[in-house]
Amino acid sequence: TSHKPKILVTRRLPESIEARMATLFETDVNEADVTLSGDDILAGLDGKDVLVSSITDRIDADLIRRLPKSVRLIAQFGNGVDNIDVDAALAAGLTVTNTPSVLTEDTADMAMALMLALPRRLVEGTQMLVRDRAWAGWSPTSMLGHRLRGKALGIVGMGRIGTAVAQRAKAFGLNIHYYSRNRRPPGVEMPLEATYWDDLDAMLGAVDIVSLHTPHTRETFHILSAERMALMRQGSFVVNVSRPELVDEAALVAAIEDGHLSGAALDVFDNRNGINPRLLALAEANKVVLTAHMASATLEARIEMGETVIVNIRTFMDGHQPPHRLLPG
Ligand code: 8YV
Repeated sequence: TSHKPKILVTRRLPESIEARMATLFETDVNEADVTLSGDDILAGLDGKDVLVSSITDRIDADLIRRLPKSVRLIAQFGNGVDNIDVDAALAAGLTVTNTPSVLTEDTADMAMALMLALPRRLVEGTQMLVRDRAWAGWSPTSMLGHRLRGKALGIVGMGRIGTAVAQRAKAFGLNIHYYSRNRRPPGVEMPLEATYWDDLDAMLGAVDIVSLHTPHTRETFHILSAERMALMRQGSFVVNVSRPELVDEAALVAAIEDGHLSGAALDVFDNRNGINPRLLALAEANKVVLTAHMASATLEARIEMGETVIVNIRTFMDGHQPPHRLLPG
C-alpha cells in the first residue's frame, strides 16, 4: 500500500534516471524501447497517474479522450511537444510538462557541427580516407572547401536554441540575421549584434546559411516552402536540427539537385517511410550531411532531461504547479 505516484515511461531512459524513478515512483518502463501503439500506451496506463512520453509517442486528441481517468499528467521527456495535442490535453483537464533549457547548449553545438560539416567537407574527407581508401596525399589544391567567417547566417526562430546558435556563430565570425515574430530587445534577450527581419522572405535573400530553430506548429509547417527556397541565394544551404516538418523536403531535394542550393545539413528528416532515396543520393554525393536526430543526444542532456521530468512529476504530485507546465495556445 504505497502512495507513490504510478508512472508509465514509454522509452528507456539513462540508467541513473530509471534507478531514481524506481525509488521515487511505482515505475513501469517499456523495456523493449520500441515505439508503443496508442492501444499499448492506453493499456500500459491502466491505474497510472502519469505518462512519461517521448517524441515518438503520438498523443492525439483521440488517445487523450480514451485515457484512463487516473492519468492527470503527461510529462514529456523532451523539449518539443508536437507529438502531443497539448490543447486537447489541457481541455481535458490534464497537465502537460516538457524539459526545456537543459538541451539548449548541446543542440546549438550540433547546429554548429552541421554548419561546418558541409563547407569544410568533414564527412567527405572521412569517407575518402576510410571508406574509399582513396587518399592521394596532401596537395595545395585538394579538398578545398569554403570559409564560414564573413558569411551571413539567417536564424529562423530566436528562442533559447536560436540564441545559443547565434552566440556560437558570432564567435565563428558569421554575421547574424534572424527572423522571429518579435524583435528581441538588445541586452539579456539579444546579447549580441544581430539584424532582425520581420519578413522571412526578405531575410532569405540576404543570407548564405539558413538554420531552423522554431518549434513545429500549424503555423511553422513547411515554413521553408518551395516558394521560399526559391528566394534563397544561389549556393546557400540549410541546417535543420529542429523538426522535419519545417521543411518541404521534396522541394529541398529538388533545389539541391538542380543546383540552386549547395546543400543541406539535417539532423531531422522525414523518416516515416524510410529516408527519401533522393536525399540519400545527395548525401552520397556529399551535398547533404545527415545525422540521426542526435542534436540533444548527449548523456549529460538526457540525464538532465530525466531529472527535469522527475521534478515536474514530484511538484505536480505534491499539488503544486510543475516548473515546466505548458499553457494553452
Ligand atoms: C529528443 C528533441 O530527441 O526535445 C526535443 O524536442 O527533439 C530531442 O531532445 C526527443 O525530444 C526526446 O523525446
